[in-house]
Amino acid sequence: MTAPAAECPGAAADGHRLTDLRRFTDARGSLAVIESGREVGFPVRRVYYMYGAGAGSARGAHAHRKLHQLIVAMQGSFEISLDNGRGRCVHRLDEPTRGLYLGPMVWRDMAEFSADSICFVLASERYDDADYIRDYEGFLQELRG
Ligand code: T46
Repeated sequence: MTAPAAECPGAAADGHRLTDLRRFTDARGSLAVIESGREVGFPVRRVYYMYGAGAGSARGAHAHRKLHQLIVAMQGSFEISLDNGRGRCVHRLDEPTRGLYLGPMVWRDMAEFSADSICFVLASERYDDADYIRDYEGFLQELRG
């Protein structure tokens, strides 16, 4: 199921996990599965996806107060930089069978999208603008409590 984010040292790994999705491959191709209680530990209340990235596109630049998400590069690739206030690390997502779980209070910046990328996201809550923290200093202040 979920594995520690091996590329992220120490405290930087807190708040996110890389997850290998189950895959079934046969002569017809491959089928990957995301099942509640297995690959995702939260109830899925929303699905959204980003596509059609232009050269130099950047997304994110925020954290969420309560939201849990699982992010998958369904096609193509992109980078996601994470900051939990105690450390930073970067993941490149480039496989449709690898998910990145993000918990609350992790700042994320997304960049380096390939032109064909499809970023698919499962979210634990319906859209709520009040759950976003878009000011980095404010994010650090909320972390300090
Ligand atoms: C996140 C990263 C990975 C909605 O109306 N409903 C939705 O469910 C979403 C996700 C967005 N929107 C609207 C709000 C904005 O007017 O779509 C527009 C673009 O959203 P945003 O600028 O927040 O997109 P990103 O790519 O910066 O961030 C998104 C998610 O919002 C965020 O939760 O973690 O993807």
